[in-house]
Amino acid sequence: MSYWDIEKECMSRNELELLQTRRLKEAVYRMYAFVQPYKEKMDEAGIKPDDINSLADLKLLPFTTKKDLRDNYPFNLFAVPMGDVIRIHSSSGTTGKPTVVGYTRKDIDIWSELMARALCSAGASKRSVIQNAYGYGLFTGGLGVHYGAEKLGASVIPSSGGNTKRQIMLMQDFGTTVLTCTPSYALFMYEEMLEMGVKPEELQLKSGIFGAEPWSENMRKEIERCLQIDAYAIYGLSEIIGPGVAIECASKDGLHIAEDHFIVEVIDPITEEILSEGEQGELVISAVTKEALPMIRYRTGDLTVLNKETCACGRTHIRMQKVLGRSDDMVIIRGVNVFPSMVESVLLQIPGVEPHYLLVVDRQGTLDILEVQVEVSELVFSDEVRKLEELGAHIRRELESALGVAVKVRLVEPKFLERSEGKAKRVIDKRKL
Ligand code: DLL
Repeated sequence: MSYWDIEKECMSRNELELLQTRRLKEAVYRMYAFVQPYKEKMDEAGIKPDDINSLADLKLLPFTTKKDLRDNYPFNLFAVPMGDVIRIHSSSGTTGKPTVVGYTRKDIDIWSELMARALCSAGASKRSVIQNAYGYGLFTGGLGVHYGAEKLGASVIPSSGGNTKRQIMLMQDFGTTVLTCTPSYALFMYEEMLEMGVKPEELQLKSGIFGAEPWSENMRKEIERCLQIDAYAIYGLSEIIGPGVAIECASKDGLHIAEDHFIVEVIDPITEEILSEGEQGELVISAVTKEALPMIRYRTGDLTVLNKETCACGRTHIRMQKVLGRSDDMVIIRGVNVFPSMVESVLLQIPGVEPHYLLVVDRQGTLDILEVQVEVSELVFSDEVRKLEELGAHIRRELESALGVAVKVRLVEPKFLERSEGKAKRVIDKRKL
């Protein structure tokens, strides 16, 4: 077992909570003094920094949401003068203004440290050759992983997303041992390998560190089988820092949240009531050591379950279950909540089905219609029509029993659905167009 910083990663819960309390208090003072919009929220709630004396007092503080970031676009939530900001990242912002995040030099140092810790927890070391195919640019994936990999002392190949044939050539020629990208892009690379006649077992690739989008356990198995690697999940979001908020260890039984920097809660997304350990709800994170953009009680929109038990790896930091979806990706079909990852999980257990799918939601009259488009393998596709129909009906039955809602299944030919080099698009909701 290797750790990047055993003292921090394995500190006793008692010690950790003392550290968190101190850091929370400091963050609240800084926010109250330097972030006018948050001060106003605190004033409205009748809370002063002196009221926050323990972790239990966290619940007194107002939440922060994506809307707060948008309303204060671009820099109004920054707690430092622009002269101290050395990096700015931003979300793609498909609807409305993008969210903008800033970092001081110390923030970048902490982020790099946390990313080095994350890579190490997923088995990477200074001997690794890390091909970083997360997009470089405003997205936090590319540069976030890059700085961490350098800090770790690994050899980084900053390949960024795209140009898939070249990615594979680099993997072959530079002896890549660790691949970092979205899980959907990893599968796309595999398809390209097959087309180029490259056999994954002839590569040096040992592991992959995948995140930035939801992926099911069955998708993990599929990627591990196809690429013949160990696949680890990494979680993060730009508003909190970027990748490196949480990472799996060798046990692959939940992602350890870097609790020395992030204080987490899980709430009921509707009532905002704080839930107990083990209950599923929305993850809320306070980023208490960030200088440029400290965050108190940020509502991530991501649904998960927390687990405080000490892990077999010895790390004491709380584990979050792999995020199976965020409230925005959830589609409500006739009152039933459906996450793309639930569909994925069912599909990948059916032989002949490829790990490429799309949910298309439409409305006919007053009725919601969910169509699941599924790619089938070449072999299946060239089979008799009757067999295809049987497969379609089988998929429909499996989906309907897992989701509890009627589904239309459309089998499509291999490579029919658009491939992604970053975050995959899994849902088209025509009701919203
Ligand atoms: O996706 C940061 C990142 C980069 C994480 C590279 C991991 C690897 P954003 O673009 O701000 O930041 O998107 C954040 O992506 O709220 C989740 O909904 C989703 N997400 C991130 N990691 C995972 C994961 C980056 N492992 C949003 N599983 C988050 C499921 C994930 N969803």
